[in-house]
Amino acid sequence: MTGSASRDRALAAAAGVAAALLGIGAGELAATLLAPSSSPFAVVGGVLIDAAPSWAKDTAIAWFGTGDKAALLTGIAIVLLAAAAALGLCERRWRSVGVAGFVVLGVVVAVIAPMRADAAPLSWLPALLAGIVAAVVLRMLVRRLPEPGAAGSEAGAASGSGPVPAAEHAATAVADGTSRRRFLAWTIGTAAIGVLAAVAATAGRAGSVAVGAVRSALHLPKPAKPAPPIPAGAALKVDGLTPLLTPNADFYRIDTALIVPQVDPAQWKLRIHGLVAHEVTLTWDELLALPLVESAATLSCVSNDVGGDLVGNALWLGYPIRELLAKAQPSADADMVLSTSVDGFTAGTPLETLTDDRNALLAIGMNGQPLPFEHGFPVRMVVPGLYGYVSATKWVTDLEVTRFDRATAYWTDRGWSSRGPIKLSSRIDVPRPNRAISAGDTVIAGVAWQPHEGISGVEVQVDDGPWQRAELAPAISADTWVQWRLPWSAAAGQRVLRCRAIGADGTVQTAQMAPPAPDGATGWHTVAVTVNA
Ligand SMILES: Nc1nc2c(c(=O)[nH]1)N[C@H]1C(S)=C(S)[C@@H](COP(=O)(O)O)O[C@H]1N2
Ligand SMILES: [Mo]
Repeated sequence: MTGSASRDRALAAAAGVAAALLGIGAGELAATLLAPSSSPFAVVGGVLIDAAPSWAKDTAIAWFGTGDKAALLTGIAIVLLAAAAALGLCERRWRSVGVAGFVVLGVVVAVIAPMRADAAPLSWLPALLAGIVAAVVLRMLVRRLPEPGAAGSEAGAASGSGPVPAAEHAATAVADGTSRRRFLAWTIGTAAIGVLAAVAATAGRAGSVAVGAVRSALHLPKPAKPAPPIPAGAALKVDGLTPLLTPNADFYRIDTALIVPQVDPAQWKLRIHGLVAHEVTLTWDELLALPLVESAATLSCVSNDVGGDLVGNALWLGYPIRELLAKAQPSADADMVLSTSVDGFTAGTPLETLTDDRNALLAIGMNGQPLPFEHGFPVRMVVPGLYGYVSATKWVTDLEVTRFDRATAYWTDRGWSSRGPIKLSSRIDVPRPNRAISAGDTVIAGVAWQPHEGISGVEVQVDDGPWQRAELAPAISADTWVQWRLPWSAAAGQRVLRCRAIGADGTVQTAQMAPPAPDGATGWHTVAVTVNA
């Protein structure tokens, strides 16, 4: 009796999970057909991302790096399935309570969905559908379960009063056994269909038909002003050293978008407005017809820790934002440009960095390719010298000329500094930390950067020895990182290596350790190596 009761409880929990999976599958499929941004998972994840305090974002990036989104979605799935199991149990004990639970979940997400910045028409539908499907399926499944304690009381009623004859008891048990097996088959079948639907929905999204084809068919215009040739010797030949230009596929990706926006260039438009004499709008065709500039710039995330890899260098193709602003004519009291992306992300960029002579670009190309979807296709901003969160808006559609004392942006609303110049930084790539190498002649090598300012030197310290000047490769420009190397006769034992950059103006990178929040990490990159005799 206790055995079968706890088995029935497990079955009820399983019914809850199966119902939720079918609901998720239905909701995600509907979202793929309707608008990927209306995915119930994306809506819940988006709310959590936006609500997360900055320490949580930092921890997530520190733990999971660029896998932070997968980790978040996994977390949501675990919590949801645990709740679903509980709703299954509720439904078995108190008829309709589990069903109501699913409907409430669906309604809550359906109400939130249209409030998201990237909401499409009918964005409430997938979540509502998910809730209703889960509720109906839960009711159907749980109806097939023996009610709590029912087997005993039914048997008792059938035989009037008095103990149940042994034969009848066995018959009930057999009947229960078959109905349990049948129940289990239904439950597993339901769960499997749900998982298949969810997988199909995700796959359908990844290959987002039309826009993917548009991007593949695109031929970037030739730059009116090509990047100067890369100086000979800028790329040092050292195994394991970060490549001078980061391939698109390896370029770090940081954003708040759980669903990568798929913007059709034919629909894309940029509006420049606010404190300007003339509003300017720009279509994709108009942008392609402008004289484009190609230039390399190193982009870094403010969350990059000392020695971290949230930094990359690419050749960008785009139109200088200062030319567009010159047409718009910002008023004299303006000091910030608030850029907004299709998904509602915003960044506040100092106006002077967009009007001075640096190549702050409205970029469409990255290393000779149209921007990858993850990096902002069709159009993003790239401003040499500034962390991404204050400047590098992907999928950008709006530039409002305004003032720092009037407008705030996505990350500044969450406690990050309103100004975000990239700090003087350097990193040891070779030898790899915590790896063993052999004693003898080898090389220490890495990269150093302070985009827009430039690097004049790098120094390396072995254990507590003197600082030694490394050989600095020629830079592509002051906007990019530089590679450096130092020959080293490694003596056996535990060694500690440190590096520090020297800026173009002679400033030495600070030893002072600071965490990424609120305006970027500082400190010397320190690497421990084991040198074997
Ligand atoms: N639309 C949008 N643009 C965005 C972000 C974002 O969350 N949404 N994140 C910014 C941040 S914090 C960084 S570091 C850079 C990263 O650009 P990448 O992913 O191309 O490397 O994009 C910036 N642009
Ligand atoms: Mo970032």
